[in-house]
Amino acid sequence: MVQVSLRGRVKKIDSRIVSVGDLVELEAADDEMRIARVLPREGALTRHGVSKRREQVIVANVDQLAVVVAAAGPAPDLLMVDRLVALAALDDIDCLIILNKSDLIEDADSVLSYYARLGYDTMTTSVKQNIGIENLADRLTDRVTVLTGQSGVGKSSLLNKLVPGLELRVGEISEKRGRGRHTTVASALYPYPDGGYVADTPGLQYLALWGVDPAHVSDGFSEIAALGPDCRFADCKHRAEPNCAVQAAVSSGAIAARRYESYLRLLAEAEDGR
Ligand SMILES: Nc1nc2c(ncn2[C@@H]2O[C@H](COP(=O)(O)OP(=O)(O)OP(=O)(O)O)[C@@H](O)[C@H]2O)c(=O)[nH]1
Ligand SMILES: [Mg+2]
Ligand SMILES: [Zn+2]
Repeated sequence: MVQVSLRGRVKKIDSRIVSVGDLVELEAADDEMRIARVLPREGALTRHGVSKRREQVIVANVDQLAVVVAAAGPAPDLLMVDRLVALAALDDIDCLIILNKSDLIEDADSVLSYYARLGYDTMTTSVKQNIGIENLADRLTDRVTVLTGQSGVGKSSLLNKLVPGLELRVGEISEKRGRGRHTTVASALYPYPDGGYVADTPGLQYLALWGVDPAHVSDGFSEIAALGPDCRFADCKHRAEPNCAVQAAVSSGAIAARRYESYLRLLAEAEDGR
């Protein structure tokens, strides 16, 4: 581990120019190492909602997003899952959905079954009962993986299990509200012992799709994207247009109403951000 500072010229452009996960060129200065150049990024997890003007890179050079939800405490926020899964698709990053705390409910596998049927990669884990950890470990080797999800779902706990000696701070769940308390406050990347890197992130409270072209939002919903070509209008937003294959599929139950509502919500956000 080396501590480095930003060289004046780089800093002048934008001190936020370097993100967690960036590859940089260092140069030796008097008695310290400085960042001389940030190498081009290959993919990044970005947050579009902070300012309407700029996107903020959460972690650079990511190739896999692991969306973590808890079976209970806190209850799964599936809008958040849809949002993150869509973001991964829009940022062109592979995605994995993990149901943690499976020890807390009876039928844990059913929580993500809709996503599994759509072809998304899903798995079930319990840090407490040591379930599914090997499975997840296999998925992390030689990749740059970012764990995201609500506060309190067990992201830091999972990483502590997967990376010996990591000892990240793990939080309490508020008894009153059944939510996490934002124990992790900043994103950080750690070398994965078998190769690759894993990043822990704070529970994301807000992550709007501002800055995303509204026409691309459906790309984040594989079942909606698949039906797009069957709609009467090529630029159908699947909202109130006539002869819309997506609205028909929602009516027949082939597409879950809940997913469709997530889509409409994210579509509205993308339009708001224009
Ligand atoms: N029952 C149960 N509790 C778990 C499990 N995994 C984590 N926890 C508990 O859930 C609480 C929150 O875990 P954290 O790892 O801090 O959650 P986090 O997702 O990192 O939360 P933030 O850093 O706030 O975003 C802790 O009390 C953990 O002990 C699990 O599989 N089962
Ligand atoms: Mg944490
Ligand atoms: Zn349509």
